This record gives sequence, structure tokens and C-alpha cells, in this order.
Amino acid sequence: DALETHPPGSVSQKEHIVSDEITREQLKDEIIAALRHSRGVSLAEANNEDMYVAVSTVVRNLLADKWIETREDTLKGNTKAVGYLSAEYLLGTQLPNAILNSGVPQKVEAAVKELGFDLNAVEDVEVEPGLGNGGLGRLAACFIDSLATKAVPAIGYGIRYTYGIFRQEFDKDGNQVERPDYWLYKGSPWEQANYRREQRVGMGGVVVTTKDGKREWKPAWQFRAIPYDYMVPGYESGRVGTLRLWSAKAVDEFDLLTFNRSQYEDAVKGQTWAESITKVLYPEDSTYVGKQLRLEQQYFFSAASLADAISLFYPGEEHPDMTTFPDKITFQLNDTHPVIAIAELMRLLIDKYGYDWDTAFSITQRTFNYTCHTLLPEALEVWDAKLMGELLPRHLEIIEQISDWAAHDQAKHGASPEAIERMRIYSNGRVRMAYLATMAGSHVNGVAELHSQLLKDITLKDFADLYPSKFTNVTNGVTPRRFMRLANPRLSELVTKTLGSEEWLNDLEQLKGLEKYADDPQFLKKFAEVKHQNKVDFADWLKRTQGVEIDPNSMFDTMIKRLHEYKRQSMKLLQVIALYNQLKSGQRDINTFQARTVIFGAKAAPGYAMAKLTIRLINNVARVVNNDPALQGKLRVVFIENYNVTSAQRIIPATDLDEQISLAGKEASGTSNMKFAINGAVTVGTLDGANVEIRERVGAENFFLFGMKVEDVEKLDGNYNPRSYYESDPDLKGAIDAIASGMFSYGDPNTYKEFTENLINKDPFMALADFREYMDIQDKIEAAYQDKQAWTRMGVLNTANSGFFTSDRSIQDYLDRVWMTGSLPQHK
Ligand code: GFP
Repeated sequence: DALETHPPGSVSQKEHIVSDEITREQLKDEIIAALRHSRGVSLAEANNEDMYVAVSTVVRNLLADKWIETREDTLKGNTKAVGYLSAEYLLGTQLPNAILNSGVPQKVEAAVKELGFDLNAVEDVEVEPGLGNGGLGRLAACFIDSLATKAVPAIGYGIRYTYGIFRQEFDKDGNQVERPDYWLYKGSPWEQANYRREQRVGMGGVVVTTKDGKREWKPAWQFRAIPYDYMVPGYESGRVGTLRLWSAKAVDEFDLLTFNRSQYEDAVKGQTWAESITKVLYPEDSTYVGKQLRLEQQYFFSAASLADAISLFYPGEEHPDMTTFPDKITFQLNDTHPVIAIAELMRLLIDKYGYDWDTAFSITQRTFNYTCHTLLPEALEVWDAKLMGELLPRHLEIIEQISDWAAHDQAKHGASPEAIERMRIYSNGRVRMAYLATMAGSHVNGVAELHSQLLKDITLKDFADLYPSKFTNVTNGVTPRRFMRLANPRLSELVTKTLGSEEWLNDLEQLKGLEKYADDPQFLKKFAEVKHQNKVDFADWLKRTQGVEIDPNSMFDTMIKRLHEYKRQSMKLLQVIALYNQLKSGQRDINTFQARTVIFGAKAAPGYAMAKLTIRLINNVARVVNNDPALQGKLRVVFIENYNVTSAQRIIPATDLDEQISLAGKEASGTSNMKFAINGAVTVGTLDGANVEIRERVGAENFFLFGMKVEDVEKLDGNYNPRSYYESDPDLKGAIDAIASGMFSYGDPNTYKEFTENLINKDPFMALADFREYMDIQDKIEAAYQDKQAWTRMGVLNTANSGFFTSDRSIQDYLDRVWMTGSLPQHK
């Protein structure tokens, strides 16, 4: 057995997870054995799916020793551990990443090949766990990767949704149709149910006062919280971290008495209800029941995670010394979703472990930190106190107390009565979770320089004025292992050859070494060739999967992200329609026009009508434009169905132009902008989120900036009149009128009425005000693209200067600014 000859501890120099001494022959034997043992098939019988499970099983086995060792080291407690609490993890596929980080990817690939299989085809079998909606969930996935790579003792905590984000389909009219994403349909070889660490979580009920005057919560129901563990292999760190996702089950699955009376449905009621807690990612919350379910989810995973951490660090202790808890683990609250954990820890400290209020609060404050990911007030969660009181009566009491304490403390710090009122955590029957996190945690951070500044200036201004040292910034980052090495093997190879080693993969600033080749025609040629090949691959994939043909020689102009009005997919669409009109009318010469393929990828929240209407419109603009022979195929619009991490990994390396065009002051950071820059795409963007820092680093001349700045937006706010832009700009008017005329709805003028009326009369994210500058910059882009070498040079300088945007650096910033002061002791 390969594992026995390489006992734990025999880590090679580079700290590969798997010893370099393992041979292809050993791997082949292991794979054949796994086929027989876990699939019950011989090699001759095996198909790609069998092979996928077998290879996954073997790779998992190879990681197991380091996984156990990492956990043991984490619990020894020589360094403080990090608990990352996130309701979302948008993981992407597991197998390719695990193979890469195993340290022996070539051997695995060769072994699979010698067994007669193509590893790419085997990997394609995997269904990605879509346990997140967008940037926030993907960031959490990048962070756990970097935590493992930087050898930080850490546990990621979250929810194992049975159904992740819906699978998006388009119907014949171009509407988004949501289909359940049952990613667990055939099981997942990457998860391991860990019944030994099961927890109980209560909800509902009442709070009583005990004989000795203590408050005690008597929950009405109990649920089983069952952890499913995922390995998180670090890159060349010799570490394998843990992602622990909780699944809900009823304590009593089945009522046998009822069943025997043949009332089958009644007998399983408890189970059905319990399981609904972790059934779907963010259920619709427009109804009372939906909101309740969401709070249930949040409390369920927060409570289970805290109980887990306490039992990990104080095993078997009935009366642990919880004053040491913050030295053992620090919890990062990823947005407001897990903030209820604050009240839960207070409850445990006071009611269960008997601490007085002050001690409990001091422990709690030292334990938690909060990351805010938005500036949109509607995205800061506020709970109806009645709902919370019904579900978590004791927690509401505690929050009320924290709210009073906060008001006192604010007064002590000199806040005015009005400011104190504005900062109220609990008032008028509402509980403000962002305020709770700010007052009851140590640090608050935004996710890009500009965003962190705006948090202090606007969203959390009162707090920042009183407690300036609480506030800090950690600019987001992305993992170069997934988004460069796995997504773009060609460019990775070119970089490695040019720099002379692969060290850049965990020291991304080394990309800077490419800068000196920016004027080397040989290098530029290779760089351009890589991009072209990636475009060819992408075009092939698109044809295979969606039956759409695109020309790899056209400019690939991409906008991929959640569909939201502030991100302004609608502005991009108006530009496309304006171009179309100009080409049709002859105002723009089709013969000299730079061919363009405009690529959209986006999901809209199921209850967000305007976003869904925008999707329908994009699809119909694509239908009309793509089928118009007058355009000679020079302008094409494609909408990637079911955009997800897997398709992002294909689109990003093939993109020439990246669209980051949110209204200034609305996009907290953005992270696809970072992925594009690293992969050598050039960005057209506003001065928003992390665009600001990207532009600073890659150079203003290698970034197409346009649009209003935050100050301009502020000035315009209040007396913005979108109609005046509509009336004074013929291109804009022409585009909107085309939609209103029924051009994209088979002549029906009503289909997109809400879309056009909204733009002309409200335009909450000021697309019309930025439209002219956006058109003009697109002309400059078109001209710039004609000079292929100059364009490639811009791409090179983007790649060379975006090393800062690795999530390894974000994690280092969290360590330095939030989790620990001073340097982190290494695990060895
Ligand atoms: C949110 C923000 C983004 C930010 C990510 C990660 O993304 O600006 O980059 O969080 O911090 F909007 P979504 O989940 O909204 O896509």
C-alpha cells in the first residue's frame, strides 16, 4: 500500500502533501482497487463516471494523513486558529484542485492516461457544489484555499444545502427558468459525514427563570446538526484544512406509532420539517415563512459551529475555562448572515457556563470580527424582533441587553443622543445585525480600499466616528491555483518558463518579473498565441454545450457576474443595441468594424423581476443581432446558460475585454476583475470597488476608465433626471426606443415596458448618465484593439502587476490587521 510506505511526517522538502516517491504504478494499482472496491467494477467495465469516483477516492486517501495531522496540529493550539463562518461557499469542482495540490499532478494524470482514460473527460463528470450566490461565496472558497496554503490552522464552517443555487435554463422566450440543482444526485466522493461530531440545535420555546434567578431557554424543538467534512488541500504547504458543512435532521426521524396507524405522511413530518432547514440556499424571503427559514438556517449553522469549536478545544470538559477561548480561535463573520453567533456565544457563556455579563461580553468581543460586503443598505440584514423572539427568545433578550450596553458605551464615548438613536441595535421592533456585529466584535472591515472608506464615511459613519480603531480594510483576493493554474494552463506554463520556476503560484507578486518582457516581441507573440488558443477552446466548448458559434478572431468582450441593476448589465446592453443601430443605419461602417463577441453570464435572484426581465432582453437582443445577415456575423451576443464557477474558469482565460461598469460607490470590491487582470484581460471600468486598486497597479494606460466618480454621483443624487439624457443623446434614445418599439419582442411594445420606463423615469443606478462616456470609451477600445501588439502588451502588464490580488495576500492582511497582531507562528 502506497500510504504505508509513506507514513505521516515524511513530508518532502517542498512540503508536498503526497510524497514525491509515490509511483505511477502505485497510483494505477490504487485506482483499479478503488474501481473494484467502491464502484464494484473492473477496469474493463469502468466508464468516466466510475473513473471519476475512483480517482477522487484515491486522491482523498492520499490527502488523508496530512488532513489528520493538520487537525491534530490545529488542536494542539500552539497558534490561534481561525473559524471562518460563512453561509455560502461557491466551491467549484474539487477533483482538479485536489490533484494539483496533492503535489503529484503529473503522476496522477499519467496513471489515468495509462489506464486508458482522459483526465479532462473524467473531471468533466463532477457537478460543482453551488453553495453560494456570487462573489461573497466565491471569496469564502478562495479564502479557505489560501488559509490551507498559508498553513493557518483554520476551519471553514457553513451549510450543506441539499440544493445549491438553482440551475438556470432559458425558455423559448429567453426567460430564466430556475431548476433545482440537486448536486448530490449521485452522491459526492468529496464529503464525509462525521457523526462523531454531531451537535444538537434548539429553536422556539420559552425562557424561564430558574430557582436561583437565572434565565434559561427551553427550546420547543431540537434538531440534529450533522457535519459533512471536506478536505481543503493547501498548495505546497503540506497542510490539508477542513471545511465543515452542517446538515439538519430531525431528532426523531420517524414516529412508529403514527406509522403503524398507516398515517405515513404524519409519521415523517418532523423529519421533513427539520430537513427543510438545510434544503435550499437562500430560499425566497419575500414571505414571512421564507424569512423565518432563513433565520433558522443562520442560527442552525452558527450554533452548531460554536458548539463544535468549544468541544474541539475543550474536549470532554464540562466547565471549560472560556476566558481562553479567544486565544484558541477567532471567528470571522462573513457578512451579517452568521452574526446571530454573537448572541449564541453570550447565551452559552452566561446561561451554560455561568459567567457574569461583563466577562461574557469581553470574551465575545474578543472572539468575533465582521466583514461587510456591501454598501447597499437593503443588503444589511434587519430582523423583525417578533420573528426572532418566536424562534430565539433568549437570544432576543441578550441582544436587547447588548443594545442597551452599546447605547451606554456610545454615550461614554461622547456620542450625541441623536447619534445613539441612529446606532440602536434593537429598536422599533427591529434588530440590526450589522450594528450588532460592529459593537460586539473587535474589528470591522470592508473589502476594498474605497469600500472600507465609504463604510466609514457613510454606511457605518456613526460607529467609525466613535470607534475609529475598530475599522480596517482588507482588499479581496482570488486564488491563483484555481483561477490561473487550473483555468489557464497555457498561460501558467508560459509564466513558469519565463520566470524559471512555479514559485509564483504561492508568491504571486513574482508575476512582476514578466514586466520586463512587455516589449519583447517574442514574448508578446507567445502571450497572444496563448490567448488565441484559449479563445478557440472556449468557442469549441460553447458550440458543444450550447450550439452557438462564435469567431475566435473577434474581440471577446465579457460581462460575468450576478445580475443586479447596480452592476449595470443594462448599460452594456444599451451600448450593444446602439452599436447595432449604427451598423444597421450605416452610421458605422460594417467593413471597418472590429468584430466583437459580447459574452454575458449571470443568474438573477428568483424574486427579482427587473433582473429577470433584463435576462430575457439580453437573450432576445442576442436572437435579433445574431440572426441579422446585414451584420455578417461581426457582432454577436451570447448568454452563457447556468453561469457558474466551472464556466467562469473557461470564460476568463479567453476574454480580451472585461466589463466592470457598476455605478461608482455601489460595488464593494468585485473579484472577477482580479481574475481577469491576472489572466491578462484588459478592463473597462468605473472608479469603483477594487477597480481603483487594479488600475493603480496595472497603470492607468492599461485600464479603460470612464464614468462618474463617487463625488459626481453624490452631487447628482437628488436632482437626477434620466429623461434629459435620453432626450439629448440620439444613440441612447435610439437604443431605448428600439426596445420600446418591440424590436426584441416580435413587435410587442409591452414586453419590456417596465425596463424602458424604469430607465427613463428612475434609473436608480444612473446608467443613462454614464452612457455617453461609456460609448466613447468603447470607441477607444475598438481602436486600441486594432493594434494587436499594443493590446497584448496591455494584457501582459495587467498580468505582471496584479500579484497583489491573490487571496494569499488577503489572508496575510487578515492575520496582521484582524486575527492576530504580530507575525503568525508557523505550524512547524
Ligand atoms: C459581494 C460584493 C462584491 C464583493 C464580494 C466579495 O459580492 O463587490 O467583491 O461580495 O466581497 F457585492 P456578491 O455576493 O454580491 O456577488
